[in-house]
Amino acid sequence: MAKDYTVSDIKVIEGLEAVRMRPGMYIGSTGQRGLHHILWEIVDNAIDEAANGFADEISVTLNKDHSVTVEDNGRGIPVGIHEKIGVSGVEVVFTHLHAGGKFGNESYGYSGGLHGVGASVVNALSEYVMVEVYTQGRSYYQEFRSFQDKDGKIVSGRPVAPLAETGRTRKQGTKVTFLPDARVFETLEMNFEVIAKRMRELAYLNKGVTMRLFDLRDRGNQKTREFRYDGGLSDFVRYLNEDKTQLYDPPVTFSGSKDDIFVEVALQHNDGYSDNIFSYVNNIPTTEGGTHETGFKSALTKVLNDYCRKAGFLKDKDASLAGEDFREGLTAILSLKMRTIQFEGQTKTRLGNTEARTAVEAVVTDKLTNFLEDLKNAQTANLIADKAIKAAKVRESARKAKSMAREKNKLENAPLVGKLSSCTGRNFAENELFIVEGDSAGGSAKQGRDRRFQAILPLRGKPLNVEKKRIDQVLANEEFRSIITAIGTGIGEDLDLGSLKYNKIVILSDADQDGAHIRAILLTFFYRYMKPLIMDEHIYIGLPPLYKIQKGQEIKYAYSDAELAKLTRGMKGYTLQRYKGLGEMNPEQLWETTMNPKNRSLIRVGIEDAADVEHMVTVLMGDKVAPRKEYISEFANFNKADSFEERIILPAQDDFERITV
Ligand code: 28G
Repeated sequence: MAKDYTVSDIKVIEGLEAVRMRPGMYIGSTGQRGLHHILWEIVDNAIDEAANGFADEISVTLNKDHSVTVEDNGRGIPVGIHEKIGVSGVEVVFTHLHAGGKFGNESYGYSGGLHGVGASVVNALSEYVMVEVYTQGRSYYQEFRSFQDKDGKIVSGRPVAPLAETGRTRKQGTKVTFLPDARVFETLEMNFEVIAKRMRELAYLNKGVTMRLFDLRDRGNQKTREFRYDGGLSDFVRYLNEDKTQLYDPPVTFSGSKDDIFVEVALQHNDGYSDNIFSYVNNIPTTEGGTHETGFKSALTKVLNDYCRKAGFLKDKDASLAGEDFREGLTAILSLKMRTIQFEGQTKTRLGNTEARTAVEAVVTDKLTNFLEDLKNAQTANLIADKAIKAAKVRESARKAKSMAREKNKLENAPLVGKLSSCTGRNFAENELFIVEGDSAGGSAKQGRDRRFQAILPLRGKPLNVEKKRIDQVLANEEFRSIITAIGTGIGEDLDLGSLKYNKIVILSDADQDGAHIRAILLTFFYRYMKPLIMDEHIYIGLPPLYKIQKGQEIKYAYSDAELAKLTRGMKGYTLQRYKGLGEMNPEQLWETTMNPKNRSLIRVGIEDAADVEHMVTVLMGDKVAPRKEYISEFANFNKADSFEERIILPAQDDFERITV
C-alpha cells in the first residue's frame, strides 16, 4: 500500500482482521455453507439495488478458477469520495465493517440505500476482490487483495490502489469478482443446485428481476439457469401447488405497508388437507415462523369468519370456524421487508418483532376484506368459505374418530405391543426405535440389536400413503397406529415432545426402489403429522451397506458405489456380495454394519428449505400421477448420489461425509 495510514485506516484493518480471525462469527461456518454465505452477501447487495427499483438483472458466474462473478445493472456503487471518510464509496463498501448484520442480530436495512452490509466480510475472507462500476458513461475499477506482511502474517482485503476511472461504457451497474481464500474455507467448490435453488427463490420473492446463473467450471459440462417471475409470490404459490388440484386461480394476492413494514401475501387453496405457510423477512426464510405468521393467521381467521357470517355461510347461532378450518389445503407465502429484524428460536429463524404482527394484521385485515367484498371475487370467496365449512364438519368427525381410536388403542394395546420389540432400558436419551421394512429384516434386527436401548418395530409391506389422507384415515391404519403408539408423543396439534420415548427414530429400509418409496412414505408421514420430531432432530435414516467385500478372513462393507471403488482399488482376489435387501444379512452382520453405534452411519433428516420439501412431498406423494412417475424415474435410484430424498431433504449419499451417531 502506497498511502499513509490514518486513524480510519487502522479501524478498517482491525475490522477486517477480526473477520479473518473468527470467520464463523460473521458467516456461520467455513465449510461449503459459509462459502455459499459469502456469495449471498454479494448477491444481497444486488438484490437490494433491485428491490429499490434500480436493477432488474442479476447474474452469478462460477468461474473455472473458483472465483465467482456477480453483476447487476443498478446505479453502481457510488464512485464519489465519501465526505467523512475521504475514500470512494466503493472502498467504503468493501473495507468498512458495517454495524449490525445478520449474525449480530441487530439492525438490517432493507431499502433506501443501506447496501454493502456484508461486502467487507467477503473482502476480508477473499484472496482478491475485483470491482467494476459502470455509471454515467464511465467505468471504474478497484482491486483488493490479501498480502503477506513482513512478519509473514496474512493481511487481507487491502486496496491495491484507489478506485480509478478506466474508460467509457454504455453499461450501468456493478460487477464484483472474488476468489474465496483457500486458507479460510475448507472447500472452494460451490454447489450449482444449491445456488440455483436459492436464486429461483429470490426470483420469486423479487418479481420481475431476471436472475441468471452460469457454471463455467467444467469445460465439458457448462450449465446455465435463468429465473424470472413477473407474477412474484403469486407464481411462487402456483409452483408449490403445481401438482395439486387448485380450488381457484389466480391466487389471492395483496400487499401494503404499515409503520415502515412492507407486507406482501399470496395464497391459494388446494383440495388437500395440510396447510403450508411459508414466510420470509427481507428475503430470508423464517422457517420457525414468528410474530408475522401469528398476525397472518389471526387476521385470516377473523376476516374469513366475518365474511362467512356476512355471506350467510354461518348463521347467528353457529359457532365461528377455527383457524385451522380456513387453513385446510392452504398454500400461502408471506413476505415482509422491514428495517430492524430480531431473530429468535433454536435456529434463529423465528421473527420476534412485535410490530411485525400488528403490521401484518392491519394489512391482511384491510386488503383481504376488500378482496372478499369485491363482487368480481365472489366465486373465489365462496370457494374458500365452502372449503372451511366442510373442513369444520370433517374436524368434528375426526375428533370423534380420534377419541374412538384412543379408546380402541387402549383395547388393542396388547397386539400392538406384541409387534413392537421394546428395549429394556428406560433412558430416553439413549433409546432408539428402528422402524424396519419387512418381517425377515425385522427378525434379524430383533436378534442382532442391543436390547438394552434398541427397540424394533417391523413393518409389513408398504404403509399407507398419507398424502391426501385425512387424519382419521391415517389413524385407522394399523401400521401408523403402531408407529404412533410406539413413539408415544401423539400427533398433529396434540403432539407432546415431552412424551417422546426414543431419542432416535431410525427408518431402516432396503437400498432399492421399494425401500426408497417406503422411506418417502414414512418421511411424508413424519413431515405431515410429527414435524416437531424432524425439527428437533429425532428422525434418522439408517444406511445398510450395499456390498460386502471379503478377502480371506477380512471383511469390509461399502455403503455406496463410490466407496466400493475406493475400497477395492488395487485389491485382488476378493469376493463381492451385493446385498439386495436387509433380509439377506444375518443378525450379526446387520448389527455390525447398520445398528452398532460404533460402526453404523445414520443420516439425520432435517428441513433445510421447507418450501422445497413441500414441493417434493407433493410431487412424490400427491395425486397427479404423471409428474410423480417422471420424478421417481429420474431421481429415485437409491444408488445414484442424487436419489430424490438425498437431493432435497438429505445430503447426497456419496458426497455425504458419513457420520457415526
Ligand atoms: C454486483 C454485485 C453486487 C450495489 C449499489 C448502489 C448504491 C450503493 C450499492 O450505495 C451506499 C455509500 C458509501 C456506505 C446508492 C448508488 C445510492 C445511489 C447506490 C452490488 C453506503 C451504497 N447510487 N449497488 N451501493 N454506501 N450492487 N451488487 O453490490 O458508504 S451495492
